[in-house]
Amino acid sequence: MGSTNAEKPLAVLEEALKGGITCFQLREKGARALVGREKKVFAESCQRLCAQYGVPFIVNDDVDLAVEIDADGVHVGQDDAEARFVRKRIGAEKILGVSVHSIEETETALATGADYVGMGPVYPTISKDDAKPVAGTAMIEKVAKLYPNLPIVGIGGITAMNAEPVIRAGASGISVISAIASSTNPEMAARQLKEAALQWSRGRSVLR
Ligand code: 3NM
Repeated sequence: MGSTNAEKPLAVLEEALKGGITCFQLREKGARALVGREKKVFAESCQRLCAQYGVPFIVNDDVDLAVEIDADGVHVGQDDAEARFVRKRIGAEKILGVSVHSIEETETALATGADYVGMGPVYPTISKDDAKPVAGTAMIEKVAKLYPNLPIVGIGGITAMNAEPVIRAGASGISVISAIASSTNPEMAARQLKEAALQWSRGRSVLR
């Protein structure tokens, strides 16, 4: 999200919120990413919008920013700040999400206080330069069986059309960028994604 387009992401976010997204994660990365004060101002705008809709606002990786603006939580990958350190900084009440790709990483994430894990990329993605090889849903299924109470969020190339295997594998939710941000109608896209997730969960508890 570059600074020249700072208004558009907020409009997309508001549409996504209207469409019923249940969580928002600010992931400001890449060559044209906002930094410093501009990033903080943009983050606070996103945070205000999320608060209006009662939706948790989570910051990816930038623990300092999350603490500074009192975000609802932080999400870290395996290469980002260590989850143990992050939990200590944000305290017990905040949401901590960790990206995992194996049982071992899941165990570590749980031991360090993760509230949910992100798993991907399920399908090919163009939204993450350093994405790992496509993983499908096999590992989601394994982790869901081993840890039935741990919320798992699938990520990577997910759309309303291909969400079914992700939820059926045991994911509690789906996380997307393109399916909403590249849609000509982000509100409808969000609504369709949510309907798909709920449809395939068959009464299982999913993130609402
Ligand atoms: N993390 P899209 S894949 C941010 O595998 C991110 O951990 C991934 O975007 C992971 O919905 C990904 O456009 C990009 O594919 C998701």
